[in-house]
Amino acid sequence: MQPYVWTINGATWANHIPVTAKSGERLEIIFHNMSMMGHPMHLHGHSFQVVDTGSGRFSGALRDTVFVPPMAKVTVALDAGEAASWMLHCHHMPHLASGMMTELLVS
Ligand SMILES: [Cu+2]
Repeated sequence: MQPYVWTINGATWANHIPVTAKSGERLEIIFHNMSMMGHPMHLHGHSFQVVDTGSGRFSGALRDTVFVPPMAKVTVALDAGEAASWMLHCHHMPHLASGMMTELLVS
């Protein structure tokens, strides 16, 4: 039997490896959904811009949550903010509860 577990970069929250950045640094995060369920991905403490949904670059909306459809890839750009640990997780609560969370660790 497979346990009910959702991961980011192959790890649950208990075993996560943070995404790191320096305050003020511009970075892009690629959400590559390799499952058959959509995931509303949410980052605390920041706004990001959706810049690619698989059909080429564009200047998308500023937001703090983006829905990543099944088997899709969505890229967001952001400027790392205050030095702190910022939660980055799926907002589908059963996924979050099973471990689908990591952190953006800003130094
Ligand atoms: Cu999810």
